Amino acid sequence: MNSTTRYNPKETEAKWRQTWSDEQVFKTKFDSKRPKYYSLEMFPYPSGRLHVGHARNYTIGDVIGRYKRASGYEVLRPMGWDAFGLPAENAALDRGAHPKDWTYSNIKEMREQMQLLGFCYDWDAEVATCDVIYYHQQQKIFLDFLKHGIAYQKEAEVNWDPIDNCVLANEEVVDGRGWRSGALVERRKLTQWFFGITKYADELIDGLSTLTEWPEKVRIMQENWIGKSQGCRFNFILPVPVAGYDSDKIEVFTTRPDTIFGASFVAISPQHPLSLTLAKDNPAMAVFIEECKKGGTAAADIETAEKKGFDTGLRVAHPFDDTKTIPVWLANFVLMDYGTGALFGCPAHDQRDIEFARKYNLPVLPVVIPHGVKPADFTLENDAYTGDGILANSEFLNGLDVIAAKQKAIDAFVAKGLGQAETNYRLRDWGVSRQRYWGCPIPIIHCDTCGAVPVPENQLPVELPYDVTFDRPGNPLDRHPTWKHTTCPKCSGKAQRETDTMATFVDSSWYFLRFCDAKNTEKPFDKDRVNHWMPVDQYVGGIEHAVLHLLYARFFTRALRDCGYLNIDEPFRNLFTQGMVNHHTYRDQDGKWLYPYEVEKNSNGDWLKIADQTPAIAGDLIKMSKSKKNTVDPSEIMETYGIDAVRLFVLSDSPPEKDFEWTAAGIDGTWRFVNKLYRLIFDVLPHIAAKGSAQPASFSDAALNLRKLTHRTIATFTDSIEKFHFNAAIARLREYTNELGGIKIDTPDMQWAYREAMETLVQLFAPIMPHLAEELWRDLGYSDFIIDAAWPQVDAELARKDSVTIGVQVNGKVRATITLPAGSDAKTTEQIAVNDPKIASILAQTPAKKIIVVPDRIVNIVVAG
Ligand code: ANZ
Ligand code: ZN
Repeated sequence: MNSTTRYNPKETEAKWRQTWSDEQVFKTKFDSKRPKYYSLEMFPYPSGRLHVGHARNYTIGDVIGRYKRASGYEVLRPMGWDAFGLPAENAALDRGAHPKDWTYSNIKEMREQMQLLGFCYDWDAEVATCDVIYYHQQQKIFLDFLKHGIAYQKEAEVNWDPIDNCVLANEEVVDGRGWRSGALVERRKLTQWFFGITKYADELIDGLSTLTEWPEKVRIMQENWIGKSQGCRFNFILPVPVAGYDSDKIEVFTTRPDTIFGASFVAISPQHPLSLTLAKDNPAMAVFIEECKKGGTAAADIETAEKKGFDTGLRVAHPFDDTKTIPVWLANFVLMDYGTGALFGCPAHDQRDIEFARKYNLPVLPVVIPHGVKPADFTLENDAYTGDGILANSEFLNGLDVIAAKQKAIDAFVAKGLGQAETNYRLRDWGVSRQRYWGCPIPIIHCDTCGAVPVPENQLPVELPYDVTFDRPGNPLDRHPTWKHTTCPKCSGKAQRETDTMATFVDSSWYFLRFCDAKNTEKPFDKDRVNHWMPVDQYVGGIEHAVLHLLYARFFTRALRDCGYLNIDEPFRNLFTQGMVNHHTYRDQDGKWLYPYEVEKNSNGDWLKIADQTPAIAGDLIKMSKSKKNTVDPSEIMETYGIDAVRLFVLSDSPPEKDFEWTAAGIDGTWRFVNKLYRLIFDVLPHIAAKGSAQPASFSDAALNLRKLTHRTIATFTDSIEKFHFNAAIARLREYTNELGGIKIDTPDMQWAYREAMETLVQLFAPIMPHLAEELWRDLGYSDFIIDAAWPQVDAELARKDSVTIGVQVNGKVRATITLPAGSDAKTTEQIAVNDPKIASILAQTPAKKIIVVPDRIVNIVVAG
């Protein structure tokens, strides 16, 4: 071979893939004495094909996994499939494929693609949530939750998707519509199974402060989602009894008891018992209540929906002012299952209330006046004032600030026997019932005599029947001829199985625990194993899971702890949320989407449709999506450039938490670099010292400089990898490669230093380009797998920088750079800075007022003007 030899990735990559698999190189040794490292990426839904977003996500985890293994850890690096869920049923409806067959064939295809990418997964720990052995154990967990009072059933208002005929979680309602079907969501009452996540609300908030290695924004999102609010619950008294309503009060919840004197209406939910009572004799009100059932129950939907009300004609007494009464309205924005299902409206200080008041001509009386403003001068139009201030128009609260007024108002409610302080959470208990076939059956039997009876453990698993039909909408389990008919485990009478299945977020709430003991058929997992391997040391996934999956998983871990399954609280120690992979979109003249491979740029820089050379229009850079055709199939790219080039490319461009732009030019450049590396090493092999040769007693300056370069590269590269700055690590690698290219290897000490450099280079890029590294590792004379070669150690003496080049700023602008011995003290640095010719000439005109020195970093000079 000679220097024009091109690297042949196809052959080399296939060879090493086969060897790794034959020799089980990535199998986790569960009995290892090494410290453990659990590296995990959010497992995918098996939709059919891997896209480059997946490739980037898993490559990030893979680099970390390989790096940790080389650093002496026993690494657990599993992969699996979040395999239940709607798309499989839709495929059944659209294409007549059975959800199970469709899912397993997708899994097979995606597994092959992943194996192609050379990820160091231990495939023996593979888990698919639709495997009976997996959901069998999930049914056990459900029964345990039931025993411990964590799972329970209740009738609840739910989001009903009229197209998918299915209940949706709040999280699945986007802008009032079903996340999948796009249908306007309705509210319905159904008996559902719930998990009591709200009992853990405080613990879930408190735990956030221990998650120091999580992105701050994710912690904030979780805190807001849980939405703890401290307030007060109190009663308004109805002076005249209402026939059929068995109370003389309307109880409300407020977070602003200080604003009570600004109250101009009481609003109750259309589902409030008082509303339902009054509607019996009031057909117009009944129509209004029906109207309000349209739209989702999620707070965001209610906030954006138009405010609508219905005047009941009733009035309640003002709690502190006998001369006043307040009208009672039904309002569509009041939720029945939050607080008490009723509130008092203070239009001056709440945006919803002011919109409502303006619409229905109710008074707007400001009671909190911004600091420094006279109450008489303060008026409001259409925007409520929600800021801080001093109380006015409020009798015994006048002159207090908001915090003091809140406390005094609560004391007054208590003194009158009307109410007390209370904490509320936006978070509701988690409804897990889905009226769907392709999910984990809820292990319950309904008996007319005994009620809801848990399926005895020895009768588990409750298996999904295969022979189901999808010719009609709704749940096929419901209409299966035999499946649901059974006998009651208690009284042996006729009974029916629960036909609802569990929400798929349940499946993904414990898969990371199962990975520690994937094949256990006795129990969900062995306690000792999980206690050893958990928490996950590095979790990588999309920011879109900031509140749902990540909150449920944190809850599940605690719930399992309380059932005795494990001893930890938090499942994920480090969390990394990667950016999206974007690509430009293209359309033809008729506005139809075109794939990137269907267009080309002509010499004028205009885009053309290749097929007929008509103009094409390049559009926005957006997240890759099938519907806009701006996708790239990683398989095709891998075919052309090899796997290592794809792995390198997806990490090289931008910091991994940022979005990434996929370009053809980018992957091309990466491919050239792969070849350059290969040739560099291949060409020097005959000239460097033999493997294992003794270190020379002394080094020439040139050889010593090379060694310094090598050790500095180890230091900065390793630091970048630890910090997830893969793009910086790769940039360093490119520089190092360039610098190595120009060095002559003519003396024994240089031959030795150059071997050190080559071994280092290969080891450093091994986590990113493992196939090429494995190949060159053999060429360097090694016979063990490179993943097991100890990570290069930095010689601190060699890595220490001799000199640093730093900027000198004058009034914040860099005016000069100076080079000086590393570690120079502030005084020396200042001297060198002010003696720099450019700086000296500036200072000659305007003397320095102040000089700030950060040794080895920067000098900042402040001058007048
Ligand atoms: C009077 C008031 C005056 C309020 C004011 C706000 C501002 P968070 O923070 O989310 O807990 N509320 C109470 N129950 C409700 C329900 N079932 N559906 C919709 N809204 C409800 O919000 C608490 C506030 O939301 C409460 O404080 C109440 O309005 C309203 F200047 O009471 B407030
Ligand atoms: Zn029974």
